[in-house]
Amino acid sequence: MAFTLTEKILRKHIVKEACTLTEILNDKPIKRGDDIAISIDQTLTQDATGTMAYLQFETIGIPRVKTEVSVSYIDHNTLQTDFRNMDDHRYLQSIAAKYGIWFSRPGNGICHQVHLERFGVPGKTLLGSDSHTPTGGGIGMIAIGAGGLDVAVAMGGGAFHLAMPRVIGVKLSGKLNKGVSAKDIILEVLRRETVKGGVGSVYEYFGDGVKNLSVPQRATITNMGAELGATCSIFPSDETTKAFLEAIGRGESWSEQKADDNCNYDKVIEIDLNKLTSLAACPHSPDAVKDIPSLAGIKVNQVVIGSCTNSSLDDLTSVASIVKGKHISPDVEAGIAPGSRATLLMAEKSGVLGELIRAGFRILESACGPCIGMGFAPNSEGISLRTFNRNFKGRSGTANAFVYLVSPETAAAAAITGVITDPATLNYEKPVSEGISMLSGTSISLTAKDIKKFAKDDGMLIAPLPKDEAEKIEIIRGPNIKPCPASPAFSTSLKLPVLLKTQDNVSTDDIMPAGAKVLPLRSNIPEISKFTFERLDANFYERAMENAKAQENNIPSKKGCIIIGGENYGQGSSREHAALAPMYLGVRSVIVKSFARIHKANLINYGIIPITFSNADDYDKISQGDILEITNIEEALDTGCSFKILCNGVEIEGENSLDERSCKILKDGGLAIYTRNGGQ
Ligand code: MIC
Ligand code: SF4
Repeated sequence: MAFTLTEKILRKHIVKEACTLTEILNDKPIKRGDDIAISIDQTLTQDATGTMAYLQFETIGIPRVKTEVSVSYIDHNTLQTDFRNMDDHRYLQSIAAKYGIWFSRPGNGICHQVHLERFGVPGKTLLGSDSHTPTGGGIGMIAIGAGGLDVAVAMGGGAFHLAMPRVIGVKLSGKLNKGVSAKDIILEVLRRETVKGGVGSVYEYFGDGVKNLSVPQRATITNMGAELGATCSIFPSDETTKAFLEAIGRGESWSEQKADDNCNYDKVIEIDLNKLTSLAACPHSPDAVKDIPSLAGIKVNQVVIGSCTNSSLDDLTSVASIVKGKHISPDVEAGIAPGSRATLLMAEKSGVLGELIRAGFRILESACGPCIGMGFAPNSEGISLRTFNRNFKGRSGTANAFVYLVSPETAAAAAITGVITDPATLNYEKPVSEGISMLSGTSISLTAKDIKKFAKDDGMLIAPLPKDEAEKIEIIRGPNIKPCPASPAFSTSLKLPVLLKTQDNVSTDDIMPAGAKVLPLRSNIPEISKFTFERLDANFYERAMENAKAQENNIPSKKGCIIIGGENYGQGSSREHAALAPMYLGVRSVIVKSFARIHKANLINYGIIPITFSNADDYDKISQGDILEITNIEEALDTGCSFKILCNGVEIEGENSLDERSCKILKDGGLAIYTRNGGQ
């Protein structure tokens, strides 16, 4: 039987006890959509989702993580305007010391980039409490983003459950032209597939064009595959991967990982790299993709290079080669955030950093920063070109800004010309890319020996403590750390008002915004819940409170309400706060046309019933303020039958797309209780 690389890695990790599919035992392909359970080799958390994940991990009561490698990164909440963020950092550091977890200190870089450079191993599984965890697919890992509670369970040795994905083959041929980069490849995939096209799928890259892409370029593509709604994306691990790992001093981690010849993809997309041109995702969606020539001449106010998508040495080098000897336009503010401290050190050593400083870039910290609205917000109605992965309205911190997602080359071209410009039209020397290593194209020659030296600089990483020392560690809990509220008890039926009706493609940024004001509250659900749905409806919190009062009950989660949504509800970030805060405000069910994968899992994990309309037209029959009755919840969860929903005397059918385990989790009142009860 010939298998795709995705199937090969998944099959090696199937946990047979938790998954009794006969297809696995009989060496047959697993049916797409079937529930599978896989073992997790590595986990990663970041600080904005990590506090909740570790508060949950503590309640599971396991003395030490059971994974091969678990890493806790500090990269999101690094704008420390008061005690709160550093309180969280200290909590996370003490948790790492106590439970056998690596700790990446603030300043060491963005979790995905550091993980790729320092810990990623081809053929392994990685689960991360961040939606861009699939970056690891750039070196041939099955790397999946999930909610913090799922990651906590995996750290405790539990399996990760997912629907067996469809495997979409992306066949690359040829070589990128000058001015065109890996970012344009993923933008092209987004243009064709859209932000909801990848739900339930893995994108597996293959073909002759693969060898012409360096590992950081591959990682840009797998990173932004998250915007397709995909489970993850993956490249083979080949000679290029080997050279990358050797260059950073981890050659021993390499193994070849490839699909079997003649394997079958569920669908194949072909991209001829020779024909690709520069692209941009226009405001306000990563799939609103247009050709750069069609946008050329638009005046630009701001340019930012960085984020986990485009902040490697390759990216910084491409920018330096365009701005070398020139200066940023007086009308443009430009910033650059190297993805990791190692990248920053190499940029310094190679001379790339000097070129950027001389050109007028503001050098930002190696962290998420502007990508998550932590500083560097654009001017009002400003046009900002960013090499990031998301441009949802308001995410930059400026509600009426216009954010375009572009490649580092396109960003650099705009930085010096002041307008959107096709980099291919500029006179610059394209960095020489042999497609083998992160050194490619450095303007000042850098030897592999230097790179090994830098990559081995683990000064900002703290290794796990031996068991006997770890046991003595006291957890530091500052006043910003509040316990995670409990999920509501299971109800056999619900009769509740619709407190909000939303449109298509609501993101978790819409449900629970991030940014400098809200992010410090990630460890405090009662406080952060005040911002729930703020971007869609400034009065939602007040209405939820009034609703609770009107129901003669001032404990919000005792009674509750229902949310109605359109297609792809909950796209974007993995933040479980987008489930936790609504839960805290009494949301008991969300009924939509379709869900994004991670958010649906988060709703289940916190005991909120996710239902999809059997007939999407029924969406129009419900208005905000209607009282809905879901009459047969217990029967639906026990038998798998559809949900019966009554609205204004009309019966509406709700599709029951929940697997057996999810039904059990909902009946137990959430994943934490289910796990404590011994559920797998
Ligand atoms: C994001 O890019 O939206 C984030 C911030 O990294 C999130 C995680 C979070 O909300 O903390 C993600 O992508 O999962
Ligand atoms: Fe950080 Fe932005 Fe990447 Fe999220 S997408 S991990 S906020 S850099």
